[in-house]
Amino acid sequence: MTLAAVVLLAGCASIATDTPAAGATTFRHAPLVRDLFIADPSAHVFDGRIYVYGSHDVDEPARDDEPGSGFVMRDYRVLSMDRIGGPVTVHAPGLRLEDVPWASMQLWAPDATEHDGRYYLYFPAKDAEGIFRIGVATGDRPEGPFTAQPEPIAGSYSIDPAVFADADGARYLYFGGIHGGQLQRWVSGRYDASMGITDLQQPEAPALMPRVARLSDDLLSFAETPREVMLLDDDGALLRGGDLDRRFFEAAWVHRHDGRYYFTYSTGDTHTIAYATGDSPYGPFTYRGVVLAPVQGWTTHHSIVDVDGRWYLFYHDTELSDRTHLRSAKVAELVHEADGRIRTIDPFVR
Ligand code: FUB
Repeated sequence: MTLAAVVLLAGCASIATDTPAAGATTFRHAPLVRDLFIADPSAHVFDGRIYVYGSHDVDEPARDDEPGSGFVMRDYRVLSMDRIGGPVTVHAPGLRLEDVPWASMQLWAPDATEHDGRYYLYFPAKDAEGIFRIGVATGDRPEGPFTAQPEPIAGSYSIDPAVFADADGARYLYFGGIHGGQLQRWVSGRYDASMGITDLQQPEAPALMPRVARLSDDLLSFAETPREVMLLDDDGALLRGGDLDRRFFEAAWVHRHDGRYYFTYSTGDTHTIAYATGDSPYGPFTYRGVVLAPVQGWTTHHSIVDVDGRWYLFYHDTELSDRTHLRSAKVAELVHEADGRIRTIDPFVR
């Protein structure tokens, strides 16, 4: 396994070394598919079948030098399987860039939900001005095809939408990503390109926090202005910008287990999937630990899903390509300990 690669990163500076998995030996889990690259896997069970909504990574030149510009995805391909470990179906493209009226490039990490037999695909893309927005597309089948709304969700920005359906039926959209995900450009409430390509560079100040908004009943818009999801340390203080091992970078996800809400996310340049717990879908969430140790590849992204009473982590790595922008989705069993902690998953047998 070669661990050095010059890459265009999703979130960090445009060139870096791809070495988070140093010391690893054997990959613990196999790619779900081997003939195309699917990353950022968001898994759900719809009508008894497992569907995975991911980014469809391709090897094409970047169009600009913004961070993450090497991730040029142009369509979404849904995967499905009837059980974990079963044969995987790769569905025809469910949505193409050219069919999204407002989008100019970069169909990044999506997610989906179902309501009354309709399926809703939430996805980020850059608009004509190069600003990431979040769109929604609908269809009659979980794998699509999906028809995009003519405009992005009003008031949406940044990347990595993830939908959580609470027990009362309310749906919440979590989103945000720093660096290439542009969250730092929204600190004033308006897009400000002068905020540059990094985070706030204030290590002692509170970190940039992910966002959440409850969705409207038709699931096509925000029912409220997005608010910050507060991530705290054990003392109840906001995680700081310089706390690179714990602060939010991108890839939000929420699941509920035993009455607790788990907010899970990527720490980006420290390469873990971390978790924090709370009592409300809005948070605050207190940092608890690591769900997934660093994988091979710079980015890490995941989803957590209950399949017939057992929990699974879907994630990605670069096992098949050793190139940061060509990633493969994988799945691992996830264990909640009796005290509510999540047992850390090591993607390697060491
Ligand atoms: O796939 C493009 C970006 O890479 C995602 O939006 C991030 O979460 C990272 O996985």
